[in-house]
Amino acid sequence: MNIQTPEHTTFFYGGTDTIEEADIVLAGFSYDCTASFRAGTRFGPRELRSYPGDGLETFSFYFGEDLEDVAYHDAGDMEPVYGDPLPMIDIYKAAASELISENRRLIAIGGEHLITYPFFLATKILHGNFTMVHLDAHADLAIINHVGSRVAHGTVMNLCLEAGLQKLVQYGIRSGNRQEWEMRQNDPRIIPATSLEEFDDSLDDGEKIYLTIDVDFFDPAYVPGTGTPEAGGASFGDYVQILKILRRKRVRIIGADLVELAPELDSSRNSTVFVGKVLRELLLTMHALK
Ligand SMILES: [Mn+2]
Repeated sequence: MNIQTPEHTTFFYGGTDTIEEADIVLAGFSYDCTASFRAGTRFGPRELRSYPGDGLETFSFYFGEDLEDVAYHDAGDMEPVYGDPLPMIDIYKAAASELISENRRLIAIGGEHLITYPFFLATKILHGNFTMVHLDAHADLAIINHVGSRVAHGTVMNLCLEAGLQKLVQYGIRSGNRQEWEMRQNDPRIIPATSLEEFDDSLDDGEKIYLTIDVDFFDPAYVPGTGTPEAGGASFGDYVQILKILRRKRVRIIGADLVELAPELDSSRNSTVFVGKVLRELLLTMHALK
């Protein structure tokens, strides 16, 4: 594995000095070569580290908790992988397998959404079956995308289902093709929650989940810095409500990713600060639910 922490990469806030001390590890995975519209998520991890830490407190007013009390380690960025997605899947799966253990969970920072697939595979080897909780504007259930590819960021949830995912809870979805629409109606493995109440009902107490957050889940009014923005999305307040539901249910978050931030598409850099806060609350919530 080649995780590298270049000189210019400042740590996200702080965290522990060594990976051995941590129960949560952050790492950047910058692959963005199957983006269907606007590329640029490869700059997400670097931007997310270097910017919001100057403007955000470590303390959360939503939960009364502080990042300084969380044993997380920022492992830096995976060395860049370009082009063909198939080698990327093998390389990222191997990297994730080295970073995670029974007691150490990964938050992968993208990069595009296809990177969830190798993390799903690595997490499944370690933990067996679990529920995928998918916050996104897009269903990502295409079997073949519009250029004939089976392996792309718009097919990632279908790939996970084909690889054995038994339960997929989707929230925020407002875009896809007819085949994806019908799959959401008819596939018993998929729960298409359309309200916070339905989302709440879709999860059992103590359920084992992997949480994947595509930042286009949020309305482009808040996060325009993403490749395929889609009007009609969630607010930060909606996200806090989701986290409160996860906390009340005491779900076990065994892994997470935060993908599709393309910082250069928002010259104001507000998207980066917004997503930095999303990450802060995610870290605190994973810590609270260990
Ligand atoms: Mn999306």
